[in-house]
Amino acid sequence: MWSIRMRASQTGRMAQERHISGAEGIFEERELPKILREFADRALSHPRGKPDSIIMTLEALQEELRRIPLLDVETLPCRSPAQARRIITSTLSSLAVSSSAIDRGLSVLLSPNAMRGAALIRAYSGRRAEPDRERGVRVSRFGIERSSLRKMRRMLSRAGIDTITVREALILASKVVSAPQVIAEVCFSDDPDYTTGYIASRAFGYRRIPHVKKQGSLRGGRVFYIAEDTDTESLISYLERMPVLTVW
Ligand code: WAQ
Ligand code: MG
Repeated sequence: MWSIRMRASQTGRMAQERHISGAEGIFEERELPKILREFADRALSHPRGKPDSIIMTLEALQEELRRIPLLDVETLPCRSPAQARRIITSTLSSLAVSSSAIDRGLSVLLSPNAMRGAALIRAYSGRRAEPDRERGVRVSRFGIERSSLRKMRRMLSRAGIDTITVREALILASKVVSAPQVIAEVCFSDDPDYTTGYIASRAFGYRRIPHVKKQGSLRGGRVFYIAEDTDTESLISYLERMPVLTVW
């Protein structure tokens, strides 16, 4: 199996690099040409803008893949960003995330400069825990077992949501909350035309939330709320490096 990662950005000349899009997954060798093409097409026709740098990383995986479960999926009724904020706040409070940690996370998601990766926030103090705050933690090396993918696509298709965006987010979130140190993940897409976000946790599964932000907004991001005493080095190594395959 191969891990493929793509990141596209506008490097400009002197200005700060601007993140356009990224993608990753674990694939079989014979799928590589197709995936490279898909990732290149996606980078080149992205609604956040035209990249001047696209970096692809392909690595053969030697190690055994760890198997993890797929999260249950549900779409909550939500009509506005204000209502989304209330849903997120009450869900996180019920998971014992403090109100200062909740607010810190929401400000990351609504910040004008989207990060390339996710912010780590300690659930009690609200302290940021990732070593590089501009980049964040980039979750990688996750895939889904072939027959589980078929089954998952049938389930999503019955709900009318079998899109690449939902599939990738669901598999990513399944890896993120498979780490015992992670209490919950909250995600808002940074794509201007994608306004459905989600909150994922082992406790409640993958809960989609429509209208988390206004149409046209370039804001977005991911926040992982982590147990207060988490050793971030081992968590980050799991999220970035440990190859996992979702099975359902
Ligand atoms: N690891 C960590 N953070 C990431 C990763 C990753 N692999 N990929 C993206 N992010 C962060 C980064 O800060 C982006 O700015 C932000 O997430 C949003 O990424 O069920 O499309 O790829 O309909 O724009 C949610 C689907 C879609 C909801 C999320 O995110 C649904 C989406 P995007
Ligand atoms: Mg995006």
